[in-house]
Amino acid sequence: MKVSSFINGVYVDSEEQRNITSPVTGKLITPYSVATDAQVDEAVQAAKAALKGEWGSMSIQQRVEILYKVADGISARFDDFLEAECLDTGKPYSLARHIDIPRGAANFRVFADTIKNVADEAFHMPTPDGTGALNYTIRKPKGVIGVIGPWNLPLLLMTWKIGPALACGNTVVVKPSEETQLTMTMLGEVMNAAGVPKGVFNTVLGPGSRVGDKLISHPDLDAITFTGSTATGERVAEAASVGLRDASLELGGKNPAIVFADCDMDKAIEGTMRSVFANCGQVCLGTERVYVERPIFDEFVARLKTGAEALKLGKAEDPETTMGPLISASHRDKVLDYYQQAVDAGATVITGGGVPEMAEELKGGNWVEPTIWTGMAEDATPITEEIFGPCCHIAPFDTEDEAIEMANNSPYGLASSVWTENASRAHRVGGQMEVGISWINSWFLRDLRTPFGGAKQSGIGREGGHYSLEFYTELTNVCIKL
Ligand code: 6OD
Repeated sequence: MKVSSFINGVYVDSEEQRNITSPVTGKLITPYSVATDAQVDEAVQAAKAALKGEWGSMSIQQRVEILYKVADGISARFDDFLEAECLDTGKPYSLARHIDIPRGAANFRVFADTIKNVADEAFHMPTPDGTGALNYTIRKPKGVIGVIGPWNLPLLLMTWKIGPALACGNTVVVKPSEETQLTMTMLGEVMNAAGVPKGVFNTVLGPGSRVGDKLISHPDLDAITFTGSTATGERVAEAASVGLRDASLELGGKNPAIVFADCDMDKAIEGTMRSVFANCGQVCLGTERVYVERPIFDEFVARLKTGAEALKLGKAEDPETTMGPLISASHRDKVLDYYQQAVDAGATVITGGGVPEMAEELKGGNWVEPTIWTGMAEDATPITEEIFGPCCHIAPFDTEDEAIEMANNSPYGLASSVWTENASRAHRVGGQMEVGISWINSWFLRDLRTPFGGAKQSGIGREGGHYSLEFYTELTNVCIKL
């Protein structure tokens, strides 16, 4: 497969080639072409022109039919997408088969349904002469949307933005993370096969510091949607402010879980195992701080330790594998640095804390051990900063108020999980979490109609259902004097 930018319906090469390497082995997967500045500009101009062409004059129903075909196109090539996503990220097939690829298709279907069913608002008003007036709103596409996404759930997170952007009639220029470009590259073929007009969907490949920066600074982008770190989100917001473009920012987290003594322990362990270790801990919604009520603290720690030690690290395609590697060598260095900082901060290492012994062919991969700590002070850096690795700190608490206070004591506010069988407590505590999504007895349970985004430094804005329509459309209020 040739990996290059997709502009105006065709793949375009450039002279600068870089390598994509496997997180599992460290070996070369394939070279790819880095988009030139001129190609970024061509992509934006193609997207701008497409707004005025066939795409711009389509009825909602015609757009909806095309988006269903895109969803069907992903489903028809399910195994190819699965293989590409797992090759790029090293995540187990068992995970991507159930989450990443189905959501890639669902993101087009759900937003096609959303736009099909949305109603315009109307307000009747009196006028001094007694004839009255009627106001009604018209939703229009915002224009050319810059879509920038991360490497942890590449297809899922990019299509979560591309789906509603296209449903609303916009065109897009997509910059996937340089670490994971395969599924976005394949999506160009799916778009062509589905009959998406040329220029509606474009990708530009390359490092964020060059290609991403060139894209977000482009004056012809009308809005930018970004998922990634809070630091990069600040840079995106700064670029978007020039020309007063709108930005939707889904950023980092340091997500807490609160486990009450009245929880169903089996469910709490199963859920926390997933929320800490799924995707090797590289999920913005993942739990990195666990607060457990003192009477069940020791049992919880022991059971999570057993679960962590039973994880099987290995190749993505091996059906036994339950945890893959981290995405890159540099990310592994960062995670291992936090592992060291935890020890320096006086943590008790319950399990893990280092680099696992892997088979010879996997030694070049970015492996780290699933890790659990106890005993750190709440202001220790591994408890306050997002690590984005397969690790968590577990601390005891004595009262509900104390647990809420500790959970909310963070500059981030993306997600939380509360584990309790007491329904009153579930509502009471769940509602007090200072986060965008507060799960009770669950984690990563997603209804795409609901608002999704972060409080505090975890982001600005919400996407999902009609909230996505707010971001991806411009409203015109028509006021008719009767
Ligand atoms: O499920 C989603 O729609 C979503 N935006 C998930 C984000 C995960 C971050 O790693």
